Amino acid sequence: KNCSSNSRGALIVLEGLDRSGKSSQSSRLVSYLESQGHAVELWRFPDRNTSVGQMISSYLSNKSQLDDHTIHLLFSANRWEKRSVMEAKLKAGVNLIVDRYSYSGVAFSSAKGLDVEWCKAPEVGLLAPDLVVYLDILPEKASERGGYGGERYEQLEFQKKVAHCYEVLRDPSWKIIDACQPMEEVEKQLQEIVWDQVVACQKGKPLFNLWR
Ligand code: NYM
Ligand code: MG
Repeated sequence: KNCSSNSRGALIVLEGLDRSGKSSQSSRLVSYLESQGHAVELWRFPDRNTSVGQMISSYLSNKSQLDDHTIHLLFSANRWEKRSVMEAKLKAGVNLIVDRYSYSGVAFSSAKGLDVEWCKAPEVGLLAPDLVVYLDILPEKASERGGYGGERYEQLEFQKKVAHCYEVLRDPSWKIIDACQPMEEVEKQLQEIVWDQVVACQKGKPLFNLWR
């Protein structure tokens, strides 16, 4: 049996509060992996380009109102509509760096008071990340970073609740990086953590589904 036949890309997810630095760090990480000769793509959820994504975007910018359960399921649907492409990319050897995933889905909705198990249910069967990196920052510190963009959820009191919900979700496999360090330091730590997973997946680490 040819061992390299199960070689694949790694599914790496970055999570954290708004203004924790996920977007900057994801693109820096992609540049780094590219420079090392790896096939890699930067993804983000919500993906605002699809029609579901446009509904989400309009909700986030307060142009529409939706029931909390409804918007939760739209966020989930937005991941489901990308699942098969995601799987194909990974199997073709492309590493995916994903800015937010199911954990954002559960943390933000349960912060509104929705039941955690109810929130997790529609995520079951999506691809499980090989690695979840949490960019850890106090809500107060995040809110000092040049202010929020004015979207729904970008308020200190709500972000405190989200931080708590992330703590409930967090499991021992998550890698936590102190996001208050200088950008270059966060970048370096991220590179080291991700490297091992990229190598493990190249060697054929199996791909699992959420939510185990
Ligand atoms: N968000 C993101 C959710 O509430 N549920 C989800 O499933 C996802 C992926 O959308 N405040 C929230 C978190 C953010 C907001 O994300 C927009 P971003 O990364 O700021 O574009
Ligand atoms: Mg944001």
